[in-house]
Amino acid sequence: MEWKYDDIGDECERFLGPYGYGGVQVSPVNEHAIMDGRPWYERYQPVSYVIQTRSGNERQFRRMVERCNRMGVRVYVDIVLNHMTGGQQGFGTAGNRFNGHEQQYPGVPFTPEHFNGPESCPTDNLEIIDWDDPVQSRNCRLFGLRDLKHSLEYVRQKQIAFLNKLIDIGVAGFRCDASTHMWPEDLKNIFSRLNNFNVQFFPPNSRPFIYHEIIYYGGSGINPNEYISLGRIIEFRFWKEITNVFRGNNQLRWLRNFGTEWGLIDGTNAFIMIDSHDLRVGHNGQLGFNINCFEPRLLKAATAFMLAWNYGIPRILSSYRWKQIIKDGKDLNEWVGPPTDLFGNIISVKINPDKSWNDEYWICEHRWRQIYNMVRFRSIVGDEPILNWWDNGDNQIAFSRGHSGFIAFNLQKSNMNIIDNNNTDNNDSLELRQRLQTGLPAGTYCDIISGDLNGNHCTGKTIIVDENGLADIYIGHDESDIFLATHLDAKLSK
Ligand code: ARE
Ligand code: CA
Repeated sequence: MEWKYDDIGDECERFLGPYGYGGVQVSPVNEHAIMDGRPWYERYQPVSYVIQTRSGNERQFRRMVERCNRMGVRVYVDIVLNHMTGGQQGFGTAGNRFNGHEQQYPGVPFTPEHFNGPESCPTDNLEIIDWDDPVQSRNCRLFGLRDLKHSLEYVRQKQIAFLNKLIDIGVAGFRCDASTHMWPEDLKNIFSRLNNFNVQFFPPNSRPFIYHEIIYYGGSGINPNEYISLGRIIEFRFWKEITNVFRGNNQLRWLRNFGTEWGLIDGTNAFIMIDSHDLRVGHNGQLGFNINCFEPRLLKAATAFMLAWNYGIPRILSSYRWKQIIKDGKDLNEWVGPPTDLFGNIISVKINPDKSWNDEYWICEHRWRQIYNMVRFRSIVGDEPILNWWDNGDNQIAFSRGHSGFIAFNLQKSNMNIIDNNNTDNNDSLELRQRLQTGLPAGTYCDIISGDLNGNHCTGKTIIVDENGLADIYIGHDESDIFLATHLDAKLSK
């Protein structure tokens, strides 16, 4: 989120590639409104399709894409097709004037006839009022943002040209912002007219990977099924259910059949996350429920479950630091944009020789050992099935991924950052101490959560697996992480 392209290029080479990340999603790349105080969400207020933001210009973007592709790290762009800015006027990040009140965007150009108005949106103020009504939801304004009329060939052509430009530069796909607010047939038309991929980086006839933001928790709202033929669906029920479990509102043992049996869409259509640029500040959910970087122990555990479970394509948020000011369940600083210098330039991510970074500015969740080691875990276990499920009938679980990886969680209640004054359990009942089937070949393995395999030593716990695949697993109630995990590549050679 909000990184500069030069920094992302560096990170692809020095970290994302070497640590096995498959791709990187970047914040919207096209020109957007410059707003007072420079909130992060100004990037969701397009002014034109010129590639220029505080993250960098087109030249820098191209260079980043090339460097990341060379490392096998694909680039996904967050695309905002639904709308232009809200009702304000000024200049965009590439210097183009705009006037949202009059729906004038000369940088494209778009003029009033390119937007939905009273002829297509039935509400008095042109705002979405009934979010479940498909016509309002698609043809009226989302938070006052000027709503483009995608049935017009002119609007389609402008957006297709922008997307094809990104494809020709070498991006691998798109996060489609606010898909719920666009008609599936319009999106189908636009996406069907995109170019095949750049053969400099991809096999012939490759097509973009697209994932749609469709916030659906069941009920009468717009159903994600309408969009399944258009790409993957960001499955919001995934984060919500997992967050609920890890918050202690539901026992871990129920996760045994987590997926379609819980009402989620099929995993092959799903795109998943625990945290996002919205969730971290309580958008699309609630502060205190959503799990963000301010509760690292919880975030690592929930993320590890996401990465260990065989469902969907996962994404991790890598964010910047801001000062939370909580009042009445809201973060008064929810708007705060990326760290900048006195002139408003985004501050670079700086990696020190000891691999630490300027964490007063950047959180770098993707550089947390528990997270990047679980990314590795996921790529090592591949499509192997969930096997050897074990639970204690409560909040301790373990399972293997075939014969390649094993993970165990101990979330007995007082484990988390929740202070539970009524807890009368003693510590014994809060620890996990079990001989469990790991599914792994005999040998000594390193826990990749409390440490790493370094040379032929474990810097954290070791797990000794016998000829039958059994191992003594221990997770104390007060350890810094509530889980342990290992896989074939974390086995000591002797
Ligand atoms: C900002 C100001 C507004 C102002 C507007 C126009 O906050 O007060 O009216 O500008 O000037 C982001 C921010 C918004 C911001 C916007 C533009 O989150 O606060 O508005 O940028 O700068 C709905 C949508 C869903 C959307 C969420 C946030 O359906 O598409 O709301 N998410 C995406 C992005 C956001 C982004 C936008 C869309 C806009 O991820 O980051 O907004 O590009 C129920 C409904 C959901 C609804 C949800 C809202 O669950 O079912 O459909 O999601 O409530 O919580
Ligand atoms: Ca719309």
